[in-house]
Amino acid sequence: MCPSRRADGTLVFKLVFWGPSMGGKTTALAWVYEKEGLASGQLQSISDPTGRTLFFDRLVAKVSNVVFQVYTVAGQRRHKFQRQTVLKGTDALVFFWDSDQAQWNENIYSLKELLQMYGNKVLSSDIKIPPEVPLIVCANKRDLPNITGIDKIKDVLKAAKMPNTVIFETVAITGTNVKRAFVYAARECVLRHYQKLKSGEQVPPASPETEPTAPGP
Ligand SMILES: Nc1nc2c(ncn2[C@@H]2O[C@H](COP(=O)(O)OP(=O)(O)OP(=O)(O)O)[C@@H](O)[C@H]2O)c(=O)[nH]1
Ligand SMILES: [Mg+2]
Repeated sequence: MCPSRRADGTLVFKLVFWGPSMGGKTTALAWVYEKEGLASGQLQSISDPTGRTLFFDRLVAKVSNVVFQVYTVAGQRRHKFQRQTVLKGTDALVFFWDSDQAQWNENIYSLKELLQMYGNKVLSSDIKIPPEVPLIVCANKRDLPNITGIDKIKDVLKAAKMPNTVIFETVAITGTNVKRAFVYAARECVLRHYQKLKSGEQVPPASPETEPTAPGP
């Protein structure tokens, strides 16, 4: 939407990994943290003993010297309020589609929810103008035996009026294509910001860097 600004003037973009529970968001972020050398600082995780995210994971990462706060949302349906909180002010989204065929309905539920909460940002009314917030898809778990075909995912994106969405086929447990997808989303995020500035679109001044506050009881 609009990056925040640190006291030293550095712009900080916010990138969010969205998608159903078990889709691989935390696994992918942990891969970026542990294996790709892009992280600056620790990986913060608020999760339950079984590894399900309760609120978010958060990591500060640098891509070509640009700083990103990267969050994952808690995918379980009951954590809607937490997702809404994390989504605020997002500059770019990576949707983790669980390719396991059995998870089809969960993917659809999650995409619909995102469009309800953020549809005005990730959809464009005019095909010639890119949406305010770029979104890419990671079709994750491509190593599993019974996976949804990429064409079926494309059909869903077309029906959702996002026909040009870029899809990466990922395996988060082995890191396959995770960095490529991440760097692509990060670049889209920065590119979109400068496009907005160049075209004179209303870009509110960058606000101070913030973190989501924990939901109340
Ligand atoms: N086979 C396979 N398993 C994966 C892959 N990515 C993640 N997993 C597994 O899927 C399970 C769920 O992964 P998480 O990363 O915790 O999923 P999540 O999207 O963060 O889930 P929530 O925190 O509930 O939203 C874990 O057991 C992972 O090891 C993958 O690409 N292939
Ligand atoms: Mg998680």
